[in-house]
Amino acid sequence: MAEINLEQKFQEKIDNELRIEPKDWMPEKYRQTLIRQISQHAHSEIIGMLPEGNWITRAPSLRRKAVLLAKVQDEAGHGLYLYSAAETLGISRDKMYSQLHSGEAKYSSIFNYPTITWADMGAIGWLVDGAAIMNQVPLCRASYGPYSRAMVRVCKEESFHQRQGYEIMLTLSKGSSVQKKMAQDALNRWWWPSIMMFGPTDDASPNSIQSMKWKIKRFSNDELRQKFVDVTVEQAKILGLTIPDKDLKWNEERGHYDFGEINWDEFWNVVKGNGPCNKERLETRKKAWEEGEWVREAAQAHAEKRKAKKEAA
Ligand code: BYC
Repeated sequence: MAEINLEQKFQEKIDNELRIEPKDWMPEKYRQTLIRQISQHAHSEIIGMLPEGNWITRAPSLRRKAVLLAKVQDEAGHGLYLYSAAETLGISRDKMYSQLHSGEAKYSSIFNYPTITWADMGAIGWLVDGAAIMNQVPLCRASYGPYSRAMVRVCKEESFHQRQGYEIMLTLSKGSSVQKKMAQDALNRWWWPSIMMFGPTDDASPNSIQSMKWKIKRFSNDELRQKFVDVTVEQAKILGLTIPDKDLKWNEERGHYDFGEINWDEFWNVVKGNGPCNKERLETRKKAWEEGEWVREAAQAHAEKRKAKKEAA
């Protein structure tokens, strides 16, 4: 069948809300866009374990430690679902790892900021996971089957993560004046990076139009950012904390909050590898990869031995 016909049929399928599966014909650019987005998402989950992992040994109680540990383990699981989904598009896991380790592949800007106090665990859960949910719930309806199915599981766990963070913020903000100050300080430092997570504004987002046509993305970066701001401002009121934006104001006509100018120079600087923790994050990840070599080798040897045993039986 001529390529043009195949492409038409492919788009019709998408327009009719049918899922594309690994063995279906797909345009090469669709495949590449998915590999890019899914692998970056997987890398974000794995790198995203580092800022929180930093606090597991210092969690203020056994309960907090158990919950944080579970959350960080969930993130490893999310990375694995997503790497598996990307593999169905014909890229190997080793290739994805090498793209991450060489700095060729991106991961979310948000994980290049430091976690200075325990309140940062609250702010990350509340804001970062809150932003992740806003962005990821629509991905449960992404046109590529393995991705959309992986996202259903990811989102169920993300909602627990968001509540975990909000509960920490609630406890701190209703606590002593020092605790309240810590919560406000964490909000001050995480607010702007969190709203940057949604990516560049629509007019500066080169991939959005095509990704929306292919129903990989269902909402634009700015639409999701606005939804996040509208929901989160109300949550901050319950906490009694102040969003660090003097231009934040309810706009009756639009039915949304207006908010201040985002520092896009800061965003691009972080994306390009020059944020406060980019180098540290990548080095930690590479070290873990190198030190884990014997584990991978042992697992491989074990699998081969079992296979040989089965074949001999
Ligand atoms: N950081 O054309 P655009 C999580 C890049 S949550 C770094 O709008 P697209 C977690 C973008 O890749 C975080 N780079 O791109 C939460 C593109 O560059 P390339 C991960 C960014 O793909 C809690 C360029 O800027 N979530 O994992 O249409 C705990 C132009 O952008 C960022 C996901 O990955 C950024 N923030 O839209 C643990 C969700 N934003 O690739 C873990 C899935 C943009 O052309 N991904 N860039 O060189 C998406 O929904 C979309 O990929 C994005 C960007 C909305 C992020």
